[in-house]
Amino acid sequence: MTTIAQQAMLARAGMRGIVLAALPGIASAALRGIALAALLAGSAATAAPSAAVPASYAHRPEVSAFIDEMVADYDFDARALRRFFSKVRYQQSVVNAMSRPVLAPPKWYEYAPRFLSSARIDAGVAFWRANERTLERAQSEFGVPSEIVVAIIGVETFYGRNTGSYRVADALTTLAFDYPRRAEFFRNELKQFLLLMREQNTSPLAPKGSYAGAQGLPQFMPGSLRDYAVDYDDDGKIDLAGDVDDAIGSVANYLARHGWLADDPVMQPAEIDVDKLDQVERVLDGGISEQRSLQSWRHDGVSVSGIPEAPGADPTGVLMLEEEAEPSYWMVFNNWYVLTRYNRSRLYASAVWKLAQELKQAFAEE
Ligand SMILES: [Ca+2]
Repeated sequence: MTTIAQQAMLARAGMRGIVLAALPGIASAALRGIALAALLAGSAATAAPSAAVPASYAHRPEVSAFIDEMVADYDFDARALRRFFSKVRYQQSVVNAMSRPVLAPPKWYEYAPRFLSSARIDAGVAFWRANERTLERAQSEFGVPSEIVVAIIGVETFYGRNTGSYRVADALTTLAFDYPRRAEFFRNELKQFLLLMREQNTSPLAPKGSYAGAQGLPQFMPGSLRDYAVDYDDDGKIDLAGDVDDAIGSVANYLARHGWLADDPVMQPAEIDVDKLDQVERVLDGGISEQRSLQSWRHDGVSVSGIPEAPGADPTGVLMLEEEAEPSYWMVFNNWYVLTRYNRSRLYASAVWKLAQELKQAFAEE
């Protein structure tokens, strides 16, 4: 996996209040190296303007204002919150991970292979087999196919292997108060997190997650967790890290609530008239077109087969994926756009679908 791809993925995710991808692996080996480097370069780090960080967040004026807001708006106990912030630790490695520049967006052929490896397919089939009844239940209740749910969990965390090792409290507080570019977004996520912990009667210092504060097998941010996570094994608590059933039900619910249409296509190869190819390429912005009706596309020389007579998926877009030799062109439907609500990247949505197809075939052949 390339660092560039991870950075671009993060940039594309954009942290627009949607679920953040785990960026598998980055929270482990890659970040440990950075954390060590930051430690060794301690004096250099304190020279940076944003690095004049007091030992405790509890004494920072902006944190006091945040506490006042939580007390006024949600009736939190001010002393308890101050105690919480006195135990939260600034994480330079979190800021470093967020700040790394995106050198160039990855190409599909650079991005996809690690998600489509035989190891990820084999582990996905095993995960599917182990959770078959829950996946079938989610498919019938939410209309989201088992292979799509398994693929998302596979892309996000390798089926729970890489769920992140940061204390969520440290990651979110660091980003809320020492990462000005996204302060508003992360202050809101910190607020959602504290509300969630109170609702679940859990210590906010307990949960672990990614450097962005995403949790569990499906890497939900706290706001998404509160809005879309479900207690799918009915044990009275929502635990996306410990209850696999909860993770499965929550992914299916998230997609359903964002408009997933049962039995509708995700993406299909586009057939483009040779003399119209230049014209079609001109309407692709970063590899994806605007959405238009199938009829309008047909008029401009783009057609598609192997889809229902009248998909609920109209209007549709045209997608280009960079292959090693020639690019491939696809018609993408409503459900593909729903996948981008999980992570706003054409590469992410396409990788989830491709992995899902591989999983489906391998599962059937087993
Ligand atoms: Ca549960």
